[in-house]
Amino acid sequence: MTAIEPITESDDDIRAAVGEAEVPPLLPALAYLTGDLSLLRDELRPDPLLSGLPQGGLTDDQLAAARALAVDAIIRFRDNGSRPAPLPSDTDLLRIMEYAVGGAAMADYLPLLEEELAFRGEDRRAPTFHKNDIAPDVDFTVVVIGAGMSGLLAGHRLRQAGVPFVILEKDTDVGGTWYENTYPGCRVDNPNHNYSYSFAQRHDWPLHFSTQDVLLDYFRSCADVFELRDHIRFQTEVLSATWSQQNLRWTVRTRTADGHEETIEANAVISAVGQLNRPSYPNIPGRDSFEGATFHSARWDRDVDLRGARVAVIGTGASAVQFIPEIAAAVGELLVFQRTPPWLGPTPDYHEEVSPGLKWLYSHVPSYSEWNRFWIFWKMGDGVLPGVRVDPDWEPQASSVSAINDFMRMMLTDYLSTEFADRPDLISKVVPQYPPAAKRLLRDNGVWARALKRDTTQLITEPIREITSKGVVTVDGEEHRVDVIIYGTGFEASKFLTPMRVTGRDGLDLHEEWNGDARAYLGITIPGFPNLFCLYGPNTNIVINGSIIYFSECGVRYVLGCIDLLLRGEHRALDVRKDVHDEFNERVDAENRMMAWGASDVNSWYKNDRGRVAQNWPFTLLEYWQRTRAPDPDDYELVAGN
Ligand code: N01
Repeated sequence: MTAIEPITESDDDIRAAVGEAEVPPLLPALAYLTGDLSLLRDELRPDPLLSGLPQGGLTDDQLAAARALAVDAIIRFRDNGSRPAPLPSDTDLLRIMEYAVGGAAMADYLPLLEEELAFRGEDRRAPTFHKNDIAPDVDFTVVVIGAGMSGLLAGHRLRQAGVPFVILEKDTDVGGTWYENTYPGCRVDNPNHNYSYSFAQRHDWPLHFSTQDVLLDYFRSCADVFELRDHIRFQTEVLSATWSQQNLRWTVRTRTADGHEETIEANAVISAVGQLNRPSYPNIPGRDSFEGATFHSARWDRDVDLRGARVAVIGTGASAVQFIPEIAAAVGELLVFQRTPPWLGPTPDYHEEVSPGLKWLYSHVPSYSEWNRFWIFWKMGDGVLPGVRVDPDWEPQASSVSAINDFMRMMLTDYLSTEFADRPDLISKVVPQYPPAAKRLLRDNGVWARALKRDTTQLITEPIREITSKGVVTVDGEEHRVDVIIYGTGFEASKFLTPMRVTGRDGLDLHEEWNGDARAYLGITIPGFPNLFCLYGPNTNIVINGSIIYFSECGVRYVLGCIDLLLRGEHRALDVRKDVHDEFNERVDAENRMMAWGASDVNSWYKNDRGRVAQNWPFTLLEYWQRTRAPDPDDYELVAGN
């Protein structure tokens, strides 16, 4: 979305900007841009084991040498009229990629990365068909449920493909989770160069990890730029969707904010309702008896004045770890009730603005922003996957699942020990005893320890027995009196597609079928529910912090592929084969058991009430991309239309 400008700055300006660069992706970007592969010096290549450290673990000497090379290359590029070299051959591109990731073999990734990086602005995931060209006379419409990140994406692709659609959104604006979560400190924990649509990149993100308002603006502007607003019905909640095998259509029942109910017919329904939007309130006895103010983090109540108040926070997950540091100084006393401590990944730039020099590089060195995206994609995605997989030969341990995972545990333990060095009484409470990545790894830049170490904060690990009219009682019988209780207790993540009622073929009820254990083929299609497509559906969540936008882009392409299939031939409905669906899920379950989050018995929202990991994708990002590039008609029962 932001254009690259020609370089007119002086050598000194360039030198100053490069001094602020994220160095590991810089030499690959310049090799790509200038065609000069001699920039890829072996001695300056990042070590894959250290890629999670600042500057990929490069030493000061390596950084200085890499910067000097980069400055010369940028000056030459400027003097040459800021004209990029011709695109590299596949062999050269592969070489640059393998260098960028510290030497891993990347041949399988080449086509994915060319697409994911959208170098030079092209959009390789756009639909390859237009309805007017392949089925101008076929009446085919789509209902998309939700105008969050995935729903906007689905709308954009349907619009590009000329397929008529409507997006139904219960809120008053777009943005989904970024619209609903407004708690103090709410921000993305995946760097924005990665957490953004591949085809709508910004080079000018103000922060490395954007706050909620910045992300909401991004999604709002995407809705405008993609010209989607006229397709969205706001304040319209979907109550039910019912399939007719006779008409091969869904009937979607909606209710508007003023209570008006209506039905809409469509050939296909795309659910883009997300996983993390129905607050989960803990089942603690007496919860309703509390007489003070109380609210959930996802329904932050700004009318409650926290200044000077005695405030209890229940939960220490991703949301609480973001808002507790924001409120700790203002409240009178803060009582943090922690059941399981989180692992924290040190992230010094977590709250930092992108420096002017770095911003300048992103907007003047073509492809640097994309190579940075690639660097993040790799080091926070498939690059770390081996570190969270169970090594069957690893001496069974509750606290780690392999030697690399144990190395991660030691590094993260060191971080916590340093942060709490002056409060040894807290160390045993804050250091987790479960393997890194068995729960979501959170980011920290020191604010967590500072909040917990305040004189006015108590970290309470005694389990909660009940809630009374005056406060929280722990199992030791102590009543902790408070004015306010804030629930940072997460979401009903495994109740996919609730509270909608979804009725498929032969009157099948989706929630009865799932019976609390949601499954889908590739997270997208469900046997007995033809032409129903889920985005961010079962087993498409990621634990190590890749970008969920990637999954949605893959999923939407697959759905558009299914629609293409239906429009081209005489078939108008597709229903995934049960054997294909079951076999896929068995593989997913087996692999999830081999991952830290499946092997460990620690609590997490990744597991449903039956203990099955219903949330997570256990394989590589590459595999999801490969499997969703296009639907295989053999996976489906296809039904001819009228
Ligand atoms: O929810 P959570 P969240 N008694 O389920 C505790 C995304 N997100 O809202 O760990 C006492 O992680 C529970 O304890 P335990 C992100 O994907 C992203 O924080 O189960 N405590 C835990 O501490 C994230 O993973 C961002 O033992 C109880 C907490 O409540 C997901 O949303 C920011 C309890 C719940 O933590 C959910 O995060 C925020 C009870 N009865 C959220 N019941 C980004 O940065 C629950 N708990 C992008």
